[in-house]
Amino acid sequence: GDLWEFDPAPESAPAHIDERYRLFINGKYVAPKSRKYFDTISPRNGRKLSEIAEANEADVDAAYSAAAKAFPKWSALPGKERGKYLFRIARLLQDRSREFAVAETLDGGKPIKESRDFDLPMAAAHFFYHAGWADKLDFVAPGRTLKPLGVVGQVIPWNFPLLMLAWKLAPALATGNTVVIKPAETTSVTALKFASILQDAGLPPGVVNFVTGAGETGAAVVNHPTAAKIAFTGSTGVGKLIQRSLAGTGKRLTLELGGKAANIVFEDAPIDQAVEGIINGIFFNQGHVCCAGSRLLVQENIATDFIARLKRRLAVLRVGDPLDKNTDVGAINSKEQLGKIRELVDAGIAQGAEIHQPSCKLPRKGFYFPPTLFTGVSQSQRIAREEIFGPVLSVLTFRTPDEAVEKANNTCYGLSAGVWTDKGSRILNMASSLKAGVVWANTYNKFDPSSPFGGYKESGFGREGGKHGLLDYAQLD
Ligand code: TXE
Repeated sequence: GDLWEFDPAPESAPAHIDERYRLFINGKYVAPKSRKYFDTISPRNGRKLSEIAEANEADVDAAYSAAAKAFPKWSALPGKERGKYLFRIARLLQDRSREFAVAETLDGGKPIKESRDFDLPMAAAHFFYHAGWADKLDFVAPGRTLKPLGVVGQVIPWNFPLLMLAWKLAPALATGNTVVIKPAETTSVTALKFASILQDAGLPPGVVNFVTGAGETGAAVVNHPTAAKIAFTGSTGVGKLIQRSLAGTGKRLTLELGGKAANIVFEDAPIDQAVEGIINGIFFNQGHVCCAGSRLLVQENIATDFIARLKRRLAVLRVGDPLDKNTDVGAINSKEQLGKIRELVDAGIAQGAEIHQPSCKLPRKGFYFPPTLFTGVSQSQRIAREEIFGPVLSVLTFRTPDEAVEKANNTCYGLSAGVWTDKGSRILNMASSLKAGVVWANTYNKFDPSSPFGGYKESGFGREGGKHGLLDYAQLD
């Protein structure tokens, strides 16, 4: 009774999705030596969107050979020349941003207003920002020479496919490295479309190579002997596996893994702003965000009122077709991810937390999950400890600032946190006590290419963005 059907009509979308995408090696689209392709499904309606090449070890090897061959010339180019390519890439991405936004939404399920207003502009901004660094690397390390590392292997996740690609490629190229990159298996379309931008920008063949496939392809990228550095963003489990497999190889490694961020609301917080920030912190991109504010810590004396406000806000979130410009919460990226979210939500109920979901109509086809709020959550429950990576908020309470810090830090992760309060001194105290790479104050999910992003503890190491991000792609001479 609660279900409705919408017209999926993918053909009406101006996304120019090809029927099949091949690998991109040495400046050309090439058929995989494996001869295999796999289906990529649109989570919006559960239907096949396209076919993606599955790279095997021989394909990955060909990509590394091309990157190694391209390295001497590319790394020897004056920084100013490398910067020109990055500027060109950024502008071409802007020119095609509408097409890319629709493709990102069809392939990954995120609301079109997010792909259009966040992913695409931010991806272009990362190329512009790093284009500016390319001829100013002497400012990164005054008095020292900054040398590229060589061929870099990169493996990226499915939550921000194009933006993660930009975070990885832009600093690697600005500093003179060449790259073999593997997009996530559920979201490879925009990466392979992006390869055509590299062609249009005239980027020399082999400087960037795309190999697609699942974990096995990722492992081949990570373990290839040519790689001087591996940059990985994804699950903590796979991150640890990679760290173990690279032990003793001398390869550099940066890891950006999971999180279980606390968003902390004090009694003196600007309440309306805080409600919006908490909602945005957890429901942005369906909660498929490594820095999602998935634990709300609210001061006990305002908890009842604050939770009531959150519930009212939850009730007016628009959940559904991600191509609809009004949609706030789109589709869950894959059937597997939907299963993981359901499992953890069931565990929350079984372990005694109280669930609240607004009555909302979900599309019958595709992968959807309603915005979910858990109250009465205790720290030992799975929904307070594990990364759900979905639109699920766990609410806990605290009495004193010390208790807030203790609870916020009571996690194996340490990627980000949020603090909502009127007191400047409290913001500074909290920021220094919270073990998190990013602490936002009276805002959440704010990003800028100039700000380094990265974790403490099991959220990983290394930084992306800013001067610190550049340093992770270079060696000091
Ligand atoms: O991630 P995987 P999954 C978390 C989130 C989510 C969970 C599972 O909690 O529910 O991870 O997601 C490649 N060697 N995050 O299973 O498997 C894989 O092909 C090398 C948080 O999709 O880590 C993909 O390109 N590579 C995270 C990438 O790793 C391997 C974002 C990520 O996939 C590999 C994503 C291997 N052995 C998930 N196995 C964040 N920090 O934002 C897989 N891959």
